[in-house]
Amino acid sequence: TGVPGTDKERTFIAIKPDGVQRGLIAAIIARFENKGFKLVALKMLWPTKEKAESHYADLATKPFFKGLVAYFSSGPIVAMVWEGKDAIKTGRVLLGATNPAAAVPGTIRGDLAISVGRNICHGSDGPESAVHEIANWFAPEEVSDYPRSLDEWIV
Ligand code: FUP
Repeated sequence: TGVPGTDKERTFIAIKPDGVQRGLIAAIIARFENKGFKLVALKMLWPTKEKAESHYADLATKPFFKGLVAYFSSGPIVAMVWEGKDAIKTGRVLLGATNPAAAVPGTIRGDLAISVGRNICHGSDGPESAVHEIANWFAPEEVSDYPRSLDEWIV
């Protein structure tokens, strides 16, 4: 369970502070739920600067890092783990391009956001970052491995 490349691949998805403030929690969750992915962890939390920095550790040298960390820790987020076949890659398809200006309509950012600095959501970009990010935000016991009777109708 949770192993990348299997039907139970897991990805970390977050609704950023602007998504929460704008009242988009239900809309974003619905996209993942309707697609067929399984929600295996969910919580609202207000990220500390330190946790935001460890989440974005691979971007520490970027000029926008400081602003990005300030934005991510500016209010509560909704942190989630979604599970399913190709959850990492397909999850990013649902989110749309990082820059909402390039995100096509039909995607979350393409439909609901304008600026790269306020792009309302986050999704792991690969198997290593998924593992790192899930561990950064969730204790193992906060992630539920449960059967869903409709799994055979989706995969
Ligand atoms: P993503 O994997 O889609 O989150 O994209 P990146 O890791 O490249 O960027 C992480 C976050 O940095 C983005 F969600 C938005 C922010 N960012 C900027 O604010 N400015 C930029 O020029 C690029 C990214």
